[in-house]
Amino acid sequence: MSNLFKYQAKNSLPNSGKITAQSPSNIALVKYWGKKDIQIPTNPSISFTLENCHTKTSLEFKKSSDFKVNLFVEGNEKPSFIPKIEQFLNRIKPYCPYIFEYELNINTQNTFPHSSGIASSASGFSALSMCIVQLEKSLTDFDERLKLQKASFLSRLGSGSASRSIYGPMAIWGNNNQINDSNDQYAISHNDIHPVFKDYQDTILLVDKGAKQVSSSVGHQLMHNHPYASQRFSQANNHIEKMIKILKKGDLEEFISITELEALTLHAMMMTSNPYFILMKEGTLSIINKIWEFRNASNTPLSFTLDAGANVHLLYPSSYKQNVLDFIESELVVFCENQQYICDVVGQGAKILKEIYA
Ligand code: 2P0
Repeated sequence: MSNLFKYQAKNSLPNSGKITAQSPSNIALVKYWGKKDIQIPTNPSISFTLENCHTKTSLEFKKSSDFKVNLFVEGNEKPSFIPKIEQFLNRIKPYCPYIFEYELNINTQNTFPHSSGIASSASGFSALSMCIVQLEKSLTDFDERLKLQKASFLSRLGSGSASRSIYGPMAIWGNNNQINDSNDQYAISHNDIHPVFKDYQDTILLVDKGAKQVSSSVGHQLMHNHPYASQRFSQANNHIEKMIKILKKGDLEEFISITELEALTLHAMMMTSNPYFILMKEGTLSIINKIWEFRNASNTPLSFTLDAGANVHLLYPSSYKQNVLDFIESELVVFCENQQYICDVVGQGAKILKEIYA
C-alpha cells in the first residue's frame, strides 16, 4: 500500500453533500499496452489531454449505515455498470475508507456520443476520482498538488489511461529513468512543450462506432508471453525519451514519424498476439493511405494516431485547421460511420465544478 495516499482524517465527515467534477479523455502518443500486478504499466506512456471529449460526474453522498451505490448515466439508472464501479471502490478502499460511510448516487454524462468507439473509462474514472479526492480535501489538509496526485493514483486503479486525464496539456504515466518524477503509481503533468503543441488539434474520425471485438483488458493480458513484448517495452521507453525532446523543440517531422510508428506498433502487437486480432477496419487503412498522399502532396504536417479501435485521430497544428477540415470533408468523411467526426484540441485536464456539504 502506498503510504503517500493513505487517508488521514482530521475533520468529521459531512452528513451529506454533492461534488461535481469534469474530466477529459486523452490520446496517447506513446502507448500503454501491457500491464502487471494491479494496474502497473509495463512501459511508460505520454498523451495529449483533450478538451471537448469529457465526462461530467456528480457524486452525491448521504451518511448511511449500509453502504450502497446507485449509478445514473444521463439520468437513467444503469445497474449493469455497478459491478465495475464496486470493483473500483473496493480497490480504492484502503486509501478512501470514508466513501463506505455513505450511500452514493453517481450521476454521469459524456459530451461524446454513446458507443462512438471513444473510451469513456479514462474520462469516467478520472471524473469520479476527482469527486472522491475533493471530498477528502474537505476532511484533511492535503494541498492541491497532492490532491491531484491522489486523483491520478485512484484513477489508475479504475483504468490505466485514466491516470493521465487529470493533467493537461500532456501527461506521462509510468517510470522512465530519464524522466524526473515519472512513476508507475500516478501520472505527472508534462508542460515543457513548444507553443505549436499547446493548441494542437485532434479530429477524431468515427470509422466504427460498434463495440470492439476484443477489449483493451484482454489486449493488455495478451502482452504476457507475447513474442515481441520485451522489444516493444524497450522501444516505448526509447520513444518516450525521443518524444520529450521533439515536443520541446517543436520538430513536427520527427513528431509525425514517432506518433505514426507508435500507432502502427500498437496494432502490430494486436496482430501478433496469440490469439491474434485486428481492430482496424477497411476505412482505417483507407484513411491512413489518404493522409500519406495528402501529406506528400501538400506538405501539411498532418499525422494520425490510433487508439485500441478502428477510429483515426488526426493530429495537426491549429494553423492548418481549415486546410485539414476541407481535406476531411472532401476525402475522408466517406469512411466515417454516418459521416461523423469530432473536433477536439489539447486541453487542461480535470476540474471541480461545484461542491456542496451539509
Ligand atoms: C493508451 N490504450 O495508452 C492505450 C493505447 C489503448 C491503446 O490505455 O485495463 O482502458 O482499464 O487499464 O486504459 C486502453 O486501455 O486499460 C489504453 P485498463 P485502458 O491510451
